[in-house]
Amino acid sequence: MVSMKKHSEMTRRQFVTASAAGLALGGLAHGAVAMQAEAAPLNDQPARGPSRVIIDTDPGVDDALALLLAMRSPELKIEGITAVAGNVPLELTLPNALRMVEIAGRNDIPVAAGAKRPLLRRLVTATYAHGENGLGGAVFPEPKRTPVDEPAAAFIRQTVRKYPGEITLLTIGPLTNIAAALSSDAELARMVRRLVMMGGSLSGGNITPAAEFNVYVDPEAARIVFQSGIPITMVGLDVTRKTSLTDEHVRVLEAEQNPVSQAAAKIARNAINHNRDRGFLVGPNMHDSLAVAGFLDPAILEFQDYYVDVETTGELTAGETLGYSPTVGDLRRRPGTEKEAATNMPIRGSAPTLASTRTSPVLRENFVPNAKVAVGVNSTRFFDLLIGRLSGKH
Ligand SMILES: [Ca+2]
Repeated sequence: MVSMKKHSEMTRRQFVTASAAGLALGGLAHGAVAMQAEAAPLNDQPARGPSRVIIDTDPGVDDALALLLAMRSPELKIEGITAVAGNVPLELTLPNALRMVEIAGRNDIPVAAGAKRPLLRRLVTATYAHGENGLGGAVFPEPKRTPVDEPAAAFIRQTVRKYPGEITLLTIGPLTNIAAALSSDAELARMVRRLVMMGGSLSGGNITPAAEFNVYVDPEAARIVFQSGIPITMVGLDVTRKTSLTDEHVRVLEAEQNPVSQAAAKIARNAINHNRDRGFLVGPNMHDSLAVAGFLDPAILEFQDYYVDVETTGELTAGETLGYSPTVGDLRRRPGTEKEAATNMPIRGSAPTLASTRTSPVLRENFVPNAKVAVGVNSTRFFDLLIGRLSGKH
């Protein structure tokens, strides 16, 4: 792993490359980061006042609306926004993040440039869904603001260390920046209050039948995050695909004459048209803003505890998120026997091949949840919050 001192002398490129190499050599499941689950957590302290958050993002149509929602929400103290490559390359996600900060008039929020590519893979983008500029073709002026000097991973590390036990990471893109930060500092995971992600799915993917886009782009990074010991809230396709933006929502935004509502309307209008042109009957889904909204108002989502891990070696399935639980599906037990079921449930990997001398890997001896996975959504309540805040009506 890369030491902190060494890190400060490295460029972002060198750092990400070194982290990825270290992870590959160390074995993802058994690296220093995975061990942090055993350390005393600082993340069970009661919250006081607005929640300190860092938003990691790849804008992205629904990222843009999620950022505007977050910046209009007094419940959040946004310590920084970090951009990552994903929906479109970093050369676009970074200026798009800066544009949203300017539109919201929130020049107090620092923006940091993050990873240009996933830890170990070539970047796959989603211009098919977000247009060539990442904002569904909605055009805004070049931003005047510039990012801070620190690369995103260093910014995340410094900020979490500045407020140990207080920072919630709101991640609405591939998890490359977060994994790089965790890999640079073995103590960091236990200082993070919680990580709320838009990502993953327990009910099939969107970019492949198995994988949701954010996890697909950087499955190794996602695996580091899920195994980090940070309490995770996973808001995945299981709920986000139940949220469809409508013409009526956009009309409400168009009617309000303030910069955030007008910008949101422009992005949303383009996204709806783009979706319709491609023949879709519903949508677009508001993936990222649902994760932010669910953090603002937990009553929007319904959760179930799972142990979530990420497929990283599948030829067809890399980026699939697997949710283990002794209390769902055929594994459900009579009331009163759940505890025994959890104790007797090893978390298994795939069966060994004939050529292998290994036995079937047991990732954990018994069931311990690492994530609260959103399994139900009150879509009306969500859109009331989203459109209400973006329009400035409430
Ligand atoms: Ca995103």
